Amino acid sequence: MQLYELILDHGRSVSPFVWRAKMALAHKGFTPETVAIGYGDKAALAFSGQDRVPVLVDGDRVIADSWRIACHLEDRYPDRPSLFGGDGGRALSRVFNHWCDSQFLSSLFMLCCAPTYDLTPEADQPYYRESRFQWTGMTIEQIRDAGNVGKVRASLEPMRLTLKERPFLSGHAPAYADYCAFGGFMWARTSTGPILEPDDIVEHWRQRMLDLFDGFARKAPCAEK
Ligand SMILES: N[C@@H](CCC(=O)N[C@@H](CS)C(=O)NCC(=O)O)C(=O)O
Repeated sequence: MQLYELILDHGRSVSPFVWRAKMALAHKGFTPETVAIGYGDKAALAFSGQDRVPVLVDGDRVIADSWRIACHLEDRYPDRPSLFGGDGGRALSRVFNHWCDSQFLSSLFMLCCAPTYDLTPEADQPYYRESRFQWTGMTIEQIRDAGNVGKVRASLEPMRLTLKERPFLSGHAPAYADYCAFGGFMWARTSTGPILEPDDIVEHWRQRMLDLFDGFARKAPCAEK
């Protein structure tokens, strides 16, 4: 297997969507070969028919999009540990996926966008600046000033309430919903640094997630001490 991912300066793998796929692959017991690309290497993704990462190549199958990769792994490898725990779990994981994208990642974007720009090789910075301006109508400098950690923390309340009842979002053990949210925390970890108070129950969960698979995510180059 090969996983195409965005690698910026200092070997930082910043994409929250790629981290979802990396954790889902680890959950299924796979360690794909990494194909590192930068924002300027979109031609390298042309074979996938789109221009975003993650892209997974699994034998003769090419799958783009983190959710589609999770479904592919679940459907093609049903005998390995389940990512969803059945159809109901898959349906609710999708709801949570949308919550992560529309609530958590959108507030996180304002915090992590400028630090991600700082990690982007100079040749790709004009593209990054321009594309983010198209999305937000804001310059990198305006986005840097607008970042609000309080807003990110507040967005996590549904996770906080859930983690008061059980160690992982998916229950007694982690599964796709956990990886889905954790991807966002890996974006913060690799680009920006810690965003949670040490006594936040979500921070305790994040530490447990960093320990999974022999500390696989903890070992990745990051911005945290
Ligand atoms: N819905 C897609 C989103 C993928 C996506 O937006 N990936 C970002 C990385 S964070 C990307 O490839 N960005 C390239 C760019 O901004 O040019 C998924 O879940 O995989």
